[in-house]
Parts: sequence; structure tokens; C-alpha cells
Amino acid sequence: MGITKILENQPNTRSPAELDEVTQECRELLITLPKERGWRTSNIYLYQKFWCQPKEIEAIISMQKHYIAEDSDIIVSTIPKSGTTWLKALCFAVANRCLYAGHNTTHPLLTFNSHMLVPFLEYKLFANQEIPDMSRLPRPHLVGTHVPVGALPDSVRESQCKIVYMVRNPFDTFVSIWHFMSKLRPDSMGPLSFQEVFDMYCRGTIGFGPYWDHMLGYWHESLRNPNKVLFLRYEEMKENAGFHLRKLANFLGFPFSAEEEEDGVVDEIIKMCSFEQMKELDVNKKGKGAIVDFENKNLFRKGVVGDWMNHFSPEMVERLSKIMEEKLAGSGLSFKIN
Ligand code: PAP
Repeated sequence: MGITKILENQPNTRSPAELDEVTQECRELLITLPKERGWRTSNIYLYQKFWCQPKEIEAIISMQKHYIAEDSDIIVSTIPKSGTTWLKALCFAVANRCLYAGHNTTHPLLTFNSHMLVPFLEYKLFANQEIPDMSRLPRPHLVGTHVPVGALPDSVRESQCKIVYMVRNPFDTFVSIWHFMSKLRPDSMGPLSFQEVFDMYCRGTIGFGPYWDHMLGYWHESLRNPNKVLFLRYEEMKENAGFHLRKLANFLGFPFSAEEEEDGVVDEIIKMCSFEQMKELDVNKKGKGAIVDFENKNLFRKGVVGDWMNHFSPEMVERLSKIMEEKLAGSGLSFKIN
């Protein structure tokens, strides 16, 4: 075959680079799954009714097989860009505070990014074909995930472990995703326009989407089983952090004592985990790799409610409002956007 013919054939025969990073078994599965255009990888795939990148799917399968939740485990769950970094910090601070009482200058949250202290099941613990020995991790095990509630292993449902979920209004979540994508999309893949990303978002073909199924899954589970799933909102945590932090502590089984209340421990935690404080930490200004290989500073942008107003056209507001109304109808879950 001539060289021109070989070059002509190349784009069709070469598989996307991300497939080289997963096992043959995973590649065989991926071939059978619906796929759409991705943003960090050429494609994302519909695995168990949610969209994921190949390496995520490989890790999720491993997590589903090997993660055995214990009664004392705490699972921090979110849709990407809904306040994960913040929620992980709050949960870590609450659940471990007896170890670090009075450690005002040496608390781990001052030198580690919260994703390092509350590792993702799918990006850290079960990533890269590793199976962690969970018994070696300090208890309570605090782990994070972006997977929908239905994709968590049976042991999560069967054990007494707790799930803390944070939701954020989809308008701000989209804006956060857009900025994050714009910074981290590999140059080799070419740019994605704001409109293209919005379209992906509206169709639900975005990491761990469709996000309406994701939030509804945890929402219904929290109504069915309020001792198992705590459903928090980013906006409410921003508005009244003290109230919601106390609620979180009660839910996790670590209520604040009268003495702690008097000593101002609640306010200390809120301050230590605030956007302003966390953003200025060395580990978050100069560090990298808290989740995967990007710089930690990308996890801190504005940290406010309502930034969507600076980005949305009236047509976008109408389209997303309609989607939310339609998808969440009758569920009791809704979002105030004004
Ligand atoms: P992840 O899902 O990739 O882990 P996640 O932490 O959920 O990311 O999302 C980052 C968003 O949370 C950013 O929002 P923005 O783009 O609208 O600014 C980030 O600024 C915000 N954020 C990070 N830390 C905090 C914090 N301590 N308090 C409030 N918001 C925060």
C-alpha cells in the first residue's frame, strides 16, 4: 500500500489516545457503549446511564467490585463543580476535630488540599488499576465520589455508612464547568466554544451527567432515608454556614458540644474552610495533583452565588430554566435563581 493510502487510513484506524491508558477488558466494554464528544478526552461514554471518560469508567468498575463500605465510612458526593472541595474540607474538619483541637497552625487543612485528605474513589483510590488496602486508612474513612447514587456498590446501601451530598444551582455549576474546561482542555484537542459546552450541558452529555438524574437520585434517596443521605445546597451553606455545619455535624454523629460552641469551634471551622482562606494556602496556590494532574489553583475561581448572571443570555436562561422545570417536575426539588 502506498504512503498516501496509509496516511489516509490513519484517522480511522487509530484509536483515541485515552484508550491506550485502559485495560483490554475496559477497551472491549467501551466499544459497546454509546459515546459522545468529550472535553479532556476525545470521547465520553455512557456507562450505567451516566457519562464518563475511559479512565474514570475503569476506576468506577474497580470501585464497584472492590470497595466494601464500613459502617463508619463517610462518602462525600457531588456533581463536578458543585462545591466538592469545600464540602470535603468541612466534612474532614468536623469528623477529625478531636484529633486537631487547638492545632490552629498545624491543622492538615492548612497544608493539604481537601481532595488529598478526602480522596476520590474514582480518581485516586481505585484509579490507575490500583486496589487500595482500605484497612490501612485512618478511620472514619472519608472518601469522595462523583458517581450517581445508583452506581455506588451494594455495601454502601447495606452498611450504616453516611453519604453527604452537595448540590449547586445548575446555572452557576455550568459557569464553573465552563471556566474549568476552558483552562484544562488539552490544546491538542482544539477549543470548545461557550455555546458548544452549554449545548453539551443542556443535553446532559457532560462528566457524570445528566446532572438532573444525578441530583434527583441523591434527592430521592435523602427523602427515603434521611439518616443515610444528607442533601445540602451550596447556596444555603454560603448563606448560613453555621446552621448547616451544625446539621452536618449532627448527621455525621459528631455534634458540637456546649463547650465547643462556647469556644467558637463552629466559626473556626467555617473560617478555615472558607473560599478566601483555602484559596490563599500555599498548597492551593502552587500545588498540583490533588485530584489528577492539574494545578490545585484551578479549583478556586470566585466561589460566589449568582456568577451565572455575568454569562447567560436571556435565551440561555430560558433554555436551562425549561430543562430544569421539565426534569425536576413533581420531585419537590427546585432552584431559586433570582
Ligand atoms: P470538583 O468537583 O472538580 O472537585 P468543586 O470544588 O466542586 O470542583 O468546584 C469548584 C467550585 O467551587 C469553584 O466555583 P466557581 O468556579 O463558581 O468559583 C470554586 O471557586 C468553588 N469553591 C472552591 N472552594 C470553595 C470554598 N471553600 N467555598 C466556596 N466555594 C468554593
